[in-house]
Order: sequence, then structure tokens, then C-alpha cells
Amino acid sequence: MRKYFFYGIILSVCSIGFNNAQIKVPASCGPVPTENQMRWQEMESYAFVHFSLNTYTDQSWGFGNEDVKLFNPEKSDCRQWARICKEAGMKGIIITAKHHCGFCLWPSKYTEYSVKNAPWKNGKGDMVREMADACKEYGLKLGIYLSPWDRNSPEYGKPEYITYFRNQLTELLTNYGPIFEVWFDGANGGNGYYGGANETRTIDRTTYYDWKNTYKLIHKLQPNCVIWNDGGDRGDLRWVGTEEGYVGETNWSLLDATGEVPWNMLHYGVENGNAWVPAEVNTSIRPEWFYHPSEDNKVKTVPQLMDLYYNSIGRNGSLLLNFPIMPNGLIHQNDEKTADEFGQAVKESFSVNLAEKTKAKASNVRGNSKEFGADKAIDGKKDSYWATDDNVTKASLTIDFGKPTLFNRFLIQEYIRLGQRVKAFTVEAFVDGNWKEVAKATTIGYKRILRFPSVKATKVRFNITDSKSCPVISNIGIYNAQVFLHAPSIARNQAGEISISTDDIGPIFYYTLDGSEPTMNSKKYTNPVPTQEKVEVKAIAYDPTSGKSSPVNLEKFDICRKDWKIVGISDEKAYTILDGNSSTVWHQRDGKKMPIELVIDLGNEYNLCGFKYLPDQNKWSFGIITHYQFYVSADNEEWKLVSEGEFSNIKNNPLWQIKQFASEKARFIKIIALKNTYGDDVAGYAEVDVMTN
Ligand code: FUL
Repeated sequence: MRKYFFYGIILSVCSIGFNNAQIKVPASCGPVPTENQMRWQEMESYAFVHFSLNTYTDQSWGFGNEDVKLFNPEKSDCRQWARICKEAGMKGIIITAKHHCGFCLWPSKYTEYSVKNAPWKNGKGDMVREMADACKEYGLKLGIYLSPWDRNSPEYGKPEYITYFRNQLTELLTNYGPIFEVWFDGANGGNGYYGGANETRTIDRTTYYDWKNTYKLIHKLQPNCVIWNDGGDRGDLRWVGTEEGYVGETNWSLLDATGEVPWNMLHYGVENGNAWVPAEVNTSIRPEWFYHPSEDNKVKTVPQLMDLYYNSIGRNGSLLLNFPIMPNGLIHQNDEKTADEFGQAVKESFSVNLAEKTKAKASNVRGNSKEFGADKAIDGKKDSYWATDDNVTKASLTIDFGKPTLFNRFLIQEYIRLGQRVKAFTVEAFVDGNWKEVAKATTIGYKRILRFPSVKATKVRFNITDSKSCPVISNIGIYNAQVFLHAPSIARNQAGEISISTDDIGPIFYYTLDGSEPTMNSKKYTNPVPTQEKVEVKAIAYDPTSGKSSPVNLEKFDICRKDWKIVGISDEKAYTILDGNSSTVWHQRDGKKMPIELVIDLGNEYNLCGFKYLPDQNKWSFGIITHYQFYVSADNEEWKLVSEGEFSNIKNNPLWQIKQFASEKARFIKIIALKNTYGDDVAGYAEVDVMTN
């Protein structure tokens, strides 16, 4: 009897051992990240700082002829930038060492167009060095933005420029310590100063830069660095096709290694792509990348920054958030305040993981092995995971809180070292004895966070409903995060009526028209508010249920457009360009060739000092004007040219374009579209407005 008992033990020990030996780690599914990409992905968020001669000329893109003597940031302090980024929870900073104007923030040996000829620190300054030192002090990584397009260099467009570019890259990659990312912008070629040639130079972005050899150089000088490139050859990371701060809800970290990358591939990735190229979401804390004093009240609010967070990091991307530097060399206090509050909000929202220390059970566990059990998804370790048997592509994992628990966020991570797999999943909550679906999504990847209205439940069930291969889940988080009200939108139609609205459900609005801060004692918004003059509208949203109110939104409107007539155009739709609605667009074409003219009679004479153009908000649409002339007239006969030039970066960032000029009395305005983003014969407008004094 004893003997059999003994043999029994031996047998079962052996069979466990035997079983375990058979349970292999799941085979990887498709392409997987490199160590560099893994390290980068785990950083999650990092900053951009945009600082150059543009900062001193109020431009978005410098032409390349701006005077180096303008650069004199008398209070410059990279430690302030690093402190702010650190407090906002960021892990690194990418500095615009050289933007398109060609001006270098470091004393490059290869050009005179740099800090060495600026009055700042008597030409002895080196902003990249100061940035590197500050990053080191604050435990941040350093990245480099080096614009391939250089509107100053006389060599740009010629083969010699590639040597110049690589020489500069070598300086940056050898003299400033470890670099975590290099950023090569995709704006390539066009008109510029080019050492005095003042001409248009076009290049073939697929061949001109010979990226393959530049990449070799980077790998040699900085083996741990990731490459972002929107200009030609695939780098390690991809752009997401917009600068507004979101990637597709479906987001594969895969692309095809060769071939064109149309917008949908940038935005959603490619499910069966043959290269691992994850998404980096780049956007600015203000509308523009460089500092413009007119945007001091346009700094993104905490609710907007939280949306960015969920729409980038929460969708399997990283967040690259830009801070413009002021002419004095500092980040503005408004940007600092909101960045700091954003950092706090993220920290607080995700401080308590309600899934930790609960019980988890899965519908299938790989080989029934403890090594791949459900609890591995809630053990807080990034290298352990729940996995199923190979042939399983549908599976569930249930988390039991043991008591009713309130939550509104579901965070999930795949173990991406084995590839990205999940194609569809749902989340259910067990409420009053029934399962109720609270969220549904497609891809997961490194991290996915779903938002839904708060629910109180005793259990949560995560259901994978489709997967490319057996699921491998490394982490689940359940949170009861802070919920923010958005500042309301404010618009004015052609008749001068102000309307206030929001996408949030339930809030009421309070507003002022005299520049004072709105409170719950201000006027309550019920119907559109008639206005006839210049007006400054401030509004807040207030939610009576939670007692919370939103940040303030401020919109300034110039003269009322009610008497405006579009001259010589019979198409009634043309008036959508004056309706105050940014989503309505009118295209002027009718077989006309560029240049295309648009004349507007303002109905009265005004002191004009500027005009504003809002392009189609769908930047892949046609008719987005890039080059323009603006004329004014008292009588629609004699015209005076008051402004001409480019709408820089309008395709990637389709913002209001604001152009100011010396004041002129006039009743008629004429916009001439010279060129659009597609180089064809259409001029499109979402809105047109003027500025008066
Ligand atoms: C764009 C550039 O043209 C902008 O000026 C800015 O630097 C942004 C980050 O990338 O494409």
C-alpha cells in the first residue's frame, strides 16, 4: 500500500514536470519591437521645445534670411523647461536644434547661421549643451530635432548639402551625451533664402537624403537612439498623420517596410504589416509650435490635455507634447500651470489600480500552467502575462472585486515583445446580478485605456472576441479616474449671434461680454446672444450634478459681418465662409485657374489691420491655400497690396492663419489664392475674417 502511494507521488511529480516542459512560451506573432523601440515605448510621454529665430519674428516657419542678431533670450533657463516637463510626468525633451530656417541652437562648425553669431552670451552660448545639462540634472532623456529642409543653406537641394547635414548630425550625436530620439521633419523643399539665391528648390524626398547611409551613421554614433522620420525611408517610429494630438482608435504598431504610406496607414497602422513601426502622437500645448503672444490665452486646458493623453498613450501611442519658448528664453506661466495640473491629474487618475489584490479567473490558461495564469495580468509585473493555448482567439478574464466597486476606466496591455495580436474586445460589468457591456474596442498593443461613465459593479469581465493569434496579456488596470468638464466652444454667425456649446452631456453655461471672468453669478446662456460690435466673450460650463465647472474659454470677435457681401459670386453656399461654423467649407473653382480671386464688400469703411483665414479642417481635403496675396480697396477699383506670403505648415496644422499689416482704411478686401497644397486650381475656405483697429 505504502509502496503504491510512494510510486503515485513520483508519478504525479513527473507528470507535472513533464507537462511544464511541454508548455512553451507562445511563439511571437508577426514583427516585434526592437530593444530601442521597447525602451522608447515605455517612456510613454516626452516633450518638444520649439525655439529659434521664429520666436523673435512671430513666424511659424522662418525663410532663412532672418537676422541672427535677433536671438537674445536674456533670461533663458533650460532648467525651467526641464523642471516643467518633469512635473508634467514626461521622461525626455526633444529640442529644435535646427528648424527649417537653418538657424542652429548650437555653435556648429559648419555654418555662421548659429548662436555663435548671436548677441546671446556674446556668441559663447550653446542651447543644446544647456538643454543636455538640464536634462541630466532632472533625470530626463535628450532628443534632437534636426530639420532636413534648410532654407538658409546655399547648398540645399544640391548633393553637397547631404554632407553638411551629416556633419551637423555628427556634431549633435557626439558632443551631447546619449540621445534617445532623432526627429527628421517631413517638410521638404520649397522657397527659401538659400544663401541669397531667394528661389524655390524642390527635392525628391525619397532619394535626395540617402537616408540609409544617414541611418547607418546614427546607429554607429548612438546605437540606442530611435529614429522618427516623416520624410522618406521608414524610421523606427511613425507620424500619425495629424498634429492635433490623436491616433486612430484602431492602432496597429505595424506598417509595411516599403511602399507609400497613405494617411490611413499612418493613422491606424497596418494589421498585417511586415515591420514594427509604432505611433508617436505629436502636438503642441498651444495651437502653434513656436511662441506667439496672441496665443497666451489659447493654451490647452487640463481637460484637453487629458483627452490628448487618452487619445495617444491610451491608444497604443506615445505622447510628444510641445512647449513653445518665449523670446526671453522661458516657458510662459500659463503653459507651466496647465502642464503641472495635467501631471497631477494623470497621477491622481491612475494612482489606485482597483484590479490589484483581487481575484482573476480566465476561460482558458495556456496548458493550465500557473506560469500563464490569469493572475499574471494583475500582478503589477511587466514581464509576466496571462496567455491561452495556441489555437484560442476568443477568451475571457474575470476580475472579482469581492464588493461593489465604482470605476470608469479600463486599462489593458499586451505583452508586445511577442507581437501585437488582439483585434477586438469588450468589457462588461456585473451589476445587480447581470452582465452589462460598458466598453468595446478593437486593438490593444502596448497600452489601451477605455473611458466610460462610472459604473458600480462587483466583477469585471474582459472578453477578447477576435485575435490574430492566442492572446498574451501582461497588465490590466481598473480605475476610478477624475472626470473633467471641457471649456465650452463659442462661435458667432454672420448675423452677429453668439452661440455656446459643448460635447459634454448635461452642463449649463455662464458667460460675460465685458472681459470679466464668468462665474455662476454671470449671465446664464439660454439662446444665441445678439451682438453687433467687436466683442470679447468668456464662458464656462457648469455641471449641476457634480457641482464642477470647466476652465474658461475666451473668444474675441472683430466687427460684425452682417453687412458683408461676396462680390460677383452667385453660389449661396459661398456664405458658409462667414457663418462662424468651422466645419462648413466652400470651394471656389468653376474652371478658374490659379491665381483665384475672392472679393468681399464689407458694407462699410473700416481701419483694417489684418485678416484671418481658416482652411478646410479636413487637411487631406483639396483647396487648402498655401500662398496668398491680400489687397484692400475703398471702391472695388483701385487696389492696394497689403500682405503676401505663405501659410506655413497649414497642411499638417490647419489652424486660423492670422496676417497683420499696417492699418489701411478700406471697404473691400480681395484674397488671391496663388497656390494650394495639391498644386491645382481650387481655393477652399472654412472661414474668412478681418481685424480692425
Ligand atoms: C512640422 C513643422 O513644419 C512644424 O514647424 C513643427 O516643427 C512640427 C513639429 O513639425 O511638420
